Amino acid sequence: MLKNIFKYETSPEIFIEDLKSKPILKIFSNNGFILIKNFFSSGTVKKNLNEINRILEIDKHSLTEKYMSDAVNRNPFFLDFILSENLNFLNSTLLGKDYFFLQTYDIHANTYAHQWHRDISTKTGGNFNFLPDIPHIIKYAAYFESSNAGFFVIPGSHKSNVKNSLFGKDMYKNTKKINYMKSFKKDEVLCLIPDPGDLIVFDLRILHCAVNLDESKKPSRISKKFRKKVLWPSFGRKSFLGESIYQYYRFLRKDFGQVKFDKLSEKKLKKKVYFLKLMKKFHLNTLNG
Ligand SMILES: O=C(O)CCC(=O)C(=O)O
Ligand SMILES: [Fe+2]
Repeated sequence: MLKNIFKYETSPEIFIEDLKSKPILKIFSNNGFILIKNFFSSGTVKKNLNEINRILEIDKHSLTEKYMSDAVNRNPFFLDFILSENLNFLNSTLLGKDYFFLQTYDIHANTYAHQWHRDISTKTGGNFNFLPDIPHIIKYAAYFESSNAGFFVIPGSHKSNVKNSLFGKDMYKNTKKINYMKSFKKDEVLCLIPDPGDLIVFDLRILHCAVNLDESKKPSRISKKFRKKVLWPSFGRKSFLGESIYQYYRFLRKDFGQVKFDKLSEKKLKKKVYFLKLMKKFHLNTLNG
């Protein structure tokens, strides 16, 4: 009985109403991911879905596979999610309050990646050991439409090389035993099946793949029932690693900073402009005179 309560307390599946009372950092550090059920209200899901469909220029019923990077630069509407109170709570709990938005924020429609991979890894697919041993770079998968979509992870692989042999392999061909949330185990394949409104947060090092469950392990094209609209923003800790990744994306996004004038420089600038105008007037007068 006690064991079950303990397991429930540290389960990587949590409901939004329990967000603030669960040991988030501990759950995340142990497993490398958390699935948050009902993170978005149905109204928010609808609004986001409309905006995703509009931006990607696909009508509601389209099964077209589309991909776009850089959601906030497409429309500031997508800022609402990354600035929301609950996301700020998660980011500051996992990364500390000085976290960075990494300027990478994908919009994916009906895509899947059925090769096992880590979003950040060594050249041969191995695991980085970031020191100190705390989360440094995290990514969210926010599901606004999800039908027959599976997100497969190896719990604990963000800190372990035990399952490296899977790296680069096709999930459909190489994955036999699959666990579901109720009976998940470390180092064994776990299939998460998100509903619309659910949010997954994961360590970029975790071994994962995204699967069209309709294909029942056949790597063919999208079939009728598979649908998926997902936003993928990424955040980093203010650490050497987090800051390096931040600088990398900042450069890619051509964010070269913005010169801001403080009040004093503003005054000085006004004086200078006034002076230049006077000089011009004086110069013109002398020319005309
Ligand atoms: O489901 C997708 O669209 C791709 C997921 C993924 O793992 C990735 O983009 O790295
Ligand atoms: Fe990935």
